[in-house]
Amino acid sequence: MSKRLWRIACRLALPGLLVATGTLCAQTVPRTDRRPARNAIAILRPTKGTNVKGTVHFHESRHNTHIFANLTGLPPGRHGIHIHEIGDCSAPDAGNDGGHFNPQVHKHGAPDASDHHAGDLGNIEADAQGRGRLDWTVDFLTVWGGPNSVIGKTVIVHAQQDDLQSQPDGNSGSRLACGKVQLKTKPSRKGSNRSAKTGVLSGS
Ligand SMILES: [Cu+2]
Ligand SMILES: [Zn+2]
Repeated sequence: MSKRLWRIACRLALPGLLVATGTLCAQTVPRTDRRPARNAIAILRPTKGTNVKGTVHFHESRHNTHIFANLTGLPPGRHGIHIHEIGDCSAPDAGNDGGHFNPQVHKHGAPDASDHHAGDLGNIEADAQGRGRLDWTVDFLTVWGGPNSVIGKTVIVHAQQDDLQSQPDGNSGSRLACGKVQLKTKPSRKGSNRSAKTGVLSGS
């Protein structure tokens, strides 16, 4: 039977037949509620004189955005990590990327504070081998649409720890790596990191 006939049959199905036809109808009638892909990735590359690189994945679901960062080559310890507003990593020191992404004109702060830039992701902590991972779920960034979309922005990892207080950037020092955030069509790989720092953040 053609798709068109199935749609008519599904629409006309008597209540007693609905259970029997439900599965076939569900498979046959095109879904209209499918949301567009909402995955993005930033591939971070070293700035001049560093060896820091890695990826940051963004996956937007109905109510929040999951951010998963996986970096190597970091000096051990904590490093500020932010979204900056201009998608330009071309300068040797990545200095052309503007300030912290701040569409609502807030002050700099911790990502779980009541007041902070939309681009404030706090710190990423590197182990003795220079590997750093971050696994956050936030409600103040989107992948696609609205003023807080990360597409076309940059992810920056800094040399120093973000003190989460100093204005306008947490005093986190020079840039070690930079990556522009780009829309991805395939879903991001999830659940690959059991040991990373995990939490749900809100605010902004
Ligand atoms: Cu920054
Ligand atoms: Zn900030």
